[in-house]
Amino acid sequence: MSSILILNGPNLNLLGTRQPEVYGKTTLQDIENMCVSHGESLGVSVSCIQSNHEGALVDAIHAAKGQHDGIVLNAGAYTHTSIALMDAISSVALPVIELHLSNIHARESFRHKSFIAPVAVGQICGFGALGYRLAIDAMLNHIGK
Ligand code: CA2
Repeated sequence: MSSILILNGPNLNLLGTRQPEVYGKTTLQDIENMCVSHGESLGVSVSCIQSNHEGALVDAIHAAKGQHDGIVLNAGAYTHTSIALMDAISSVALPVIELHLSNIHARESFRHKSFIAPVAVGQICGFGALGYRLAIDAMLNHIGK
């Protein structure tokens, strides 16, 4: 059975509690439950991790090697700053789909830069919580399972 890791970065544990006009009313727990049940319906195992710490996200990417077939990564604000996450993705050679709830290209200019995009298979942004489901479908299509 294929296995996908859903990896969420800083402040995404606050989803559904603040700034619903930007990030929606869905909680991270709702999103994770939806990802697991979408995976079950497709016969794929889905695991979820969230951390507010850059090093813990690097560790999770390293640990995914040999455990998962691909990673759906919402790196939050680290998207725009983290060479460490970019290097971690390059080092594990696992397919990564970059995911954002909001359309980062329609927001402040500092959100237009992504250190994840050059090492990702592709990017999904602007579709809110639905994006996670789209990313699982895209990952399964990408890995051919
Ligand atoms: O749109 C996305 O998914 C982002 O990755 C979210 C990040 C932001 O820094 C990126 O530019 C785009 C911020 C996540 C903060 O999440 C919150 C959720 C609820 C309340 C406050 C923050």
